[in-house]
Amino acid sequence: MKGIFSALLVPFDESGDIKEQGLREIIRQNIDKQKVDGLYVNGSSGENFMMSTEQKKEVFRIVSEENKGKVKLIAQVGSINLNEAVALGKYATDLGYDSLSAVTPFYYKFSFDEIKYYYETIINETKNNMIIYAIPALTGISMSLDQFEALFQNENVIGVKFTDGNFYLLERLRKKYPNKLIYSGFDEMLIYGAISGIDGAIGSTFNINGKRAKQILTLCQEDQVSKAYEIQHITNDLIERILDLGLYQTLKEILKITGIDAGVCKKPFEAFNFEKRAEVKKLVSTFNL
Ligand code: NAY
Repeated sequence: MKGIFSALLVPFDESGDIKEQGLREIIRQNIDKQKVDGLYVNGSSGENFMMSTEQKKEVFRIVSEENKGKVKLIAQVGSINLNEAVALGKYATDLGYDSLSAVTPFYYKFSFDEIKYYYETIINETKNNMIIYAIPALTGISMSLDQFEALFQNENVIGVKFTDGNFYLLERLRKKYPNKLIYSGFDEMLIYGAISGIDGAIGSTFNINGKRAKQILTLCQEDQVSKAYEIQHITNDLIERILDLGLYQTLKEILKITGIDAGVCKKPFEAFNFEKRAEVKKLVSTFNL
């Protein structure tokens, strides 16, 4: 369960339906071209929180079919509808997903006891492992070291997807829990996680730049930090432009330029600004994507 996991992009048509063939192409692109170690399915990058339950199940099923056991699969099932989270967790578990993951429940100001109950319920009902998905910038939930410790007491909580820039907290977690899996979640900060001893990383840009992410992680593991930094600089030149042009729209546009039917983002996400297509084409050639 270690290494580089793409937070899988999902292609939609103009009506918001999943483009099945395009999804299969994106899966193949990740496995065959980016050579990722695994796929993180139905995360933020998959526009999960904008999909119906049936669409989420469809994505889980297509990924499992297309993967054919090649790389590890993590199913993000988190939802503030706990019944939905449990149902998705059971569905993904039956499909053979290696672990579940769930975003901390958001929108309402849930207490920590409520958050703990949420994780315990998904674990107890599915009997699968769980990777906590912490993303305070989007959920507003910043858990303390003590709160992570309380969740980590459950042996089915095998790790955390740490999409946060709090590297002090990351270091404390790493030291105290050498056997839990820690994945960094911000691709532009991968190197800081990598020198702190993360086990892997989960990211949206790995769909198109997974090979460089792998190099950064591996070089840090081999104590070659200055070489890793060179690759992080190149990576961040790319990510900076992608963020300016619109994250998921631009990632899909890059895939389209490389011949993959990556569709569009689900509304109300804006459409890609077509006037910027020439610039994206240049990114594809400059960064050899
Ligand atoms: C997810 O669930 O898809 C993720 O959180 C993956 C991590 C990404 N976070 C978001 C919110 O998209 O890869 C990052 C992120 O896109 C990247 O670092 C650019 O900021």
